[in-house]
Amino acid sequence: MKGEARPYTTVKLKPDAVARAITEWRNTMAGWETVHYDGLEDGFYDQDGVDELTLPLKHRMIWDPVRPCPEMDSKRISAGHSEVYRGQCSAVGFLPYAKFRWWVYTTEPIAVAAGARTRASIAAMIVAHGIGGDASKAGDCGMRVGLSPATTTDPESPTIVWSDWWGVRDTLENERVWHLLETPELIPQVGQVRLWVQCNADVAADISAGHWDEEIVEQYVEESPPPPPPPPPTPDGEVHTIRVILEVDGQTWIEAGEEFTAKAAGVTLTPVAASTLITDVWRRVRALAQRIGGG
Ligand SMILES: [Ca+2]
Repeated sequence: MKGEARPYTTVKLKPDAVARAITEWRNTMAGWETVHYDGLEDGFYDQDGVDELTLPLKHRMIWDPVRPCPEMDSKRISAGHSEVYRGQCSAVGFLPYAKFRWWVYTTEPIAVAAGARTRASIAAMIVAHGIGGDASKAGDCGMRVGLSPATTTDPESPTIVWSDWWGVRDTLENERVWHLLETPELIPQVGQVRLWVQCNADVAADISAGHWDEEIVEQYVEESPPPPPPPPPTPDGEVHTIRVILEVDGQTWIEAGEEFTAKAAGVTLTPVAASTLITDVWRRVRALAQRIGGG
């Protein structure tokens, strides 16, 4: 026989595909986990007994004293209000014909894991229109959500990380549109944070109102990698093909295919079993090559 016999094997078992699947599965195990959720469904109260300062429980409002005090209230499906993002209730801070600035913060510390990436979000919706009695003119009203250590009580504190502003300005395009606002990430040094909502109205429009709902605090959780699952058993009846090509001087002499049915073979085709089969086929190829060489 001239030249060398060069058998190739192709085995339709892909352990690397299994490894990839395990890696992807591990990645899905790590991710953002909700550690605090308040849909503002638990009830409202009058802050300091003032019936025009109706706030969700466990929340408090402060306002810029240079501008008028806004009115705070609940929005309820049961009262025929449509300004609810999810569930039955949302909250609003508003004032007609006036500029204002208000901040609402959560009064009870939100428990988080110290040292973990943390972010907060709300759903926000603004109604702001009517300049000089012209309802087609947009107001100038914006909202944002913030996250701070639980010890922060000053709304101007640099320890608060704020989202971008969402606003109605120059155009009514954003008016009455619920929008999800999300803070940048904060890494709390201790296990307690505070959520903030801010609303500024910079034009004394006929109405300026900032609505919000669904306060969420999330943390990025990296779990220790779980033990890899056992390799999936080969289902009965699944066919695996081991293909051997014998090439001599670039010319294919033999192209033999062997099919192994797991059920028929009585084995689960683990990589080890496949290796045994390959060895067996190799042995036969060698014997064949020797016969050809000897002939
Ligand atoms: Ca709600």
